[in-house]
Amino acid sequence: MKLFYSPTSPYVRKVMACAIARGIDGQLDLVTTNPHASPPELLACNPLSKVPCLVANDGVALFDSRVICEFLDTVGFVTPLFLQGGARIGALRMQAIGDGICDAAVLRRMEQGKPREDARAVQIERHRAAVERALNLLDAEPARAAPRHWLHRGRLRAGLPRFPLRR
Ligand SMILES: N[C@@H](CCC(=O)N[C@@H](CS)C(=O)NCC(=O)O)C(=O)O
Repeated sequence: MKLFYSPTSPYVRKVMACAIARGIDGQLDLVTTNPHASPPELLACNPLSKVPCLVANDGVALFDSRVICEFLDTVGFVTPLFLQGGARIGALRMQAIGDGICDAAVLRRMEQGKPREDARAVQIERHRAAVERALNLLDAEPARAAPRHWLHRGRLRAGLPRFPLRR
């Protein structure tokens, strides 16, 4: 399996955390990619020009990270990580929180890279506040995830950006 990969992408790191937890990371051929440069090899697999993008052994290209993680959960013989039944909604909710933090943090970082203007400062603060609120929610919630739930607190945080989230 080929994974279009960027070490700085929190979504890629989520996929890697899933693969490592399942013991199948060795099956991934990592192709370091800058999605912002829209390289033709990536566009041929993902018209959205985003990473992660996984090309399965049958040649099918999968995106985004949620789809890839669910697919990886079907590879190999390890007990599935994703919950089924009633607990699934809670698990998906936690994933949505984690993805939302990544979305806000990535958007904020991109705004910070632009020339400084008041309008941008408002956006930067708005994204920071969203991350702060979501982290507060995680801090406030009891650790009620099942032991095998890979999106539990530690792994959820493993997928988050490395830069300081609360500043
Ligand atoms: N919802 C997507 C988000 C993926 C995403 O936005 N990846 C960023 C890297 S962190 C990207 O490829 N951006 C390139 C672009 O937006 O042009 C997922 O979960 O995979």
